[in-house]
Amino acid sequence: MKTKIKILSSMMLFAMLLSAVAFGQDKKNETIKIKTSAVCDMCKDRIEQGMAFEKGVKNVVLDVDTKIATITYNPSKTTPDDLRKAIARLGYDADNVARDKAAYAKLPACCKADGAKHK
Ligand SMILES: [Cu+2]
Repeated sequence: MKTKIKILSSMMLFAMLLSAVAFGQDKKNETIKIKTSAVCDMCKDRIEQGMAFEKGVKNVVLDVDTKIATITYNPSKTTPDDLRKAIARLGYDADNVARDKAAYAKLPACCKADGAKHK
């Protein structure tokens, strides 16, 4: 009888813990994939480091092959559109948001080398 209660209460505790974790993650972080115009590892570094300073951004990983930036962010502090605009400010296209021309002009030559492929 006692063990039954023990098991039951530990199960309840576990369920509570689990829902707290799930709820916390739902509430705090979301992940978005944004297609960028990055072409090389320098682009990767620039986007990852530049975006790391953006408000609400938790983590940024850019895959150079697919040009997709996977960003984990806090939806109460930023929005997918703000994230795209922030990438554009670094000089790269982000989904349907066109890159900032002045920022793009400052990029190293290698990052502009195959500009034709950017689109
Ligand atoms: Cu580059």
